[in-house]
Amino acid sequence: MVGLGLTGQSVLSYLTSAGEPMLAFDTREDFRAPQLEQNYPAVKFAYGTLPNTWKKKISRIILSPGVARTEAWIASFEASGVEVIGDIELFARAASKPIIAITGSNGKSTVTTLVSELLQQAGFQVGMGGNIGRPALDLLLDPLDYDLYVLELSSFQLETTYSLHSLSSVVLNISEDHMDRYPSLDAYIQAKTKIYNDTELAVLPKGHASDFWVTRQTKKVYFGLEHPQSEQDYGVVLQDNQAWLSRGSRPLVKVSDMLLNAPHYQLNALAAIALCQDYDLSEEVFTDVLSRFRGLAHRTQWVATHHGVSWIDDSKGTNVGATLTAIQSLGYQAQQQGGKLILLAGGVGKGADFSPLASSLNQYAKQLVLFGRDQHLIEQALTTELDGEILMSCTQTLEQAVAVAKQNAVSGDIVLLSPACASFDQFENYHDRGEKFAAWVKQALELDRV
Ligand code: UMA
Ligand code: ADP
Repeated sequence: MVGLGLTGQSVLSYLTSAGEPMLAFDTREDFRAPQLEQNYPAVKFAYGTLPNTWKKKISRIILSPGVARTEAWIASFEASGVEVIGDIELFARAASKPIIAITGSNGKSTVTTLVSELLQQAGFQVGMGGNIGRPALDLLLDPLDYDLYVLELSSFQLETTYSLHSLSSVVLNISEDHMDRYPSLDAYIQAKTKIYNDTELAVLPKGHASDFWVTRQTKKVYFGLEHPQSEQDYGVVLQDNQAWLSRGSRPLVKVSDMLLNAPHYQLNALAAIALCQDYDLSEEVFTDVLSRFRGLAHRTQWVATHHGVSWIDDSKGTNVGATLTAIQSLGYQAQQQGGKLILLAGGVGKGADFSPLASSLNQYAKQLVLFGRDQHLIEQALTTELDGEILMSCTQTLEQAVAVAKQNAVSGDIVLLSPACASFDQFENYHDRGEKFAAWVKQALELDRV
């Protein structure tokens, strides 16, 4: 096993329960897993450099999604005939219940949760896992008797997956992400679209050149915000001046009945409904779930409103595509209430091109406050693109960025943390970043004091 994070730990328990011998290795020099070493006394552990004595013993590598398959030492094992697979491949080989599989650059966790909630509402026992946080293999060890599995899959997981057969699957959208791990956008698209290799129903976003993503003969349906082009497809129709999510001309859910109904939530709901097609769910189930779905934490989540200024946590906006969606959605809202957006962004840029943010910032923002490791890359990409009246400020930390935003925000404005970057330079993960942001905002606004 290479990589001893959540995935590595799930592989250790799964293969141990299957009685398979294993070596456990993490490339991080300072990483230690005393609890794991205690729990698996028969497994040998190493950190930093792979022990020479291990090299001849290795017949198969189970690779964590956090470690690039293209690293020279992995590639050389592979060239010498060693099988390299990931946790999802192990899962796919063993799972005996239907699988619904979800990937895309943005919206994966939201759609994975929605699909699970729709099916649960209809009475099914759903095992939800994968990139969303619960390793897929843990579901197989779970004593619950699941009717089906709903998996969120990252491009990293799909790279090392070969045998996944799914009932339905989707690539929700593609925008640049993880460009530090892929040589080109094409290579990233290729990893993502592997999800369609063996699926009974390919759910495809309208546009995105998605026609080319499915190379094998299979059933296809499309989803998008337009009127559906065929009776099979999913979209939005107008009936008596009301917008409805629909399949073909059949209305399913009134958009105004959805608790969250910004355009990207409509898209996510349509994808979720399409993925459940084989289960024939009722309109009541769709409306029940979508009328109370409050979204997930750290995805354009409200934190506080103080003196007419709203503070929003979109810490999960970890790439340019996600941040663009958040700017457009909240910028529009600020405009409706006569205010502007103040965007807090920065962190680990993952090799992204930040210039696509410029036009929406020009439309909605009054200030951009940058923080974290790659802030100057964002500054460089946007300096010449932004209108003169947009202030650009650089700070070291997110806590300082909160203070800067507080000075300039006036009633009607929205302060949005949507970093367009990963968090690993200053935080444990996006969750940690979001939690700290909320705490710093409350502190700065003195909301904690009596
Ligand atoms: N690392 C090393 N050497 C190692 C192992 C890891 O340097 O030997 C470092 C890498 O910087 C890596 C980080 O540690 O980025 C975490 O890697 P990991 O393989 O230990 O990660 P896990 O704890 O197993 O978590 C992984 C997913 N993380 C990644 O793919 C980076 C989690 O998704 C997922 O929830 C979990 O498996 C269960 O399936 C997180 C994520 O950030 C949310 N995913 C990326 C994304 O959504 O954009 C793909
Ligand atoms: P993922 O699991 O793919 O990271 P999430 O559901 O966690 O996706 O949402 C992450 C962020 O992506 C949200 O905070 C929002 O800014 C943005 N987002 C959500 N859905 C979409 C969508 N359909 N299209 C574009 N951006 C989206």
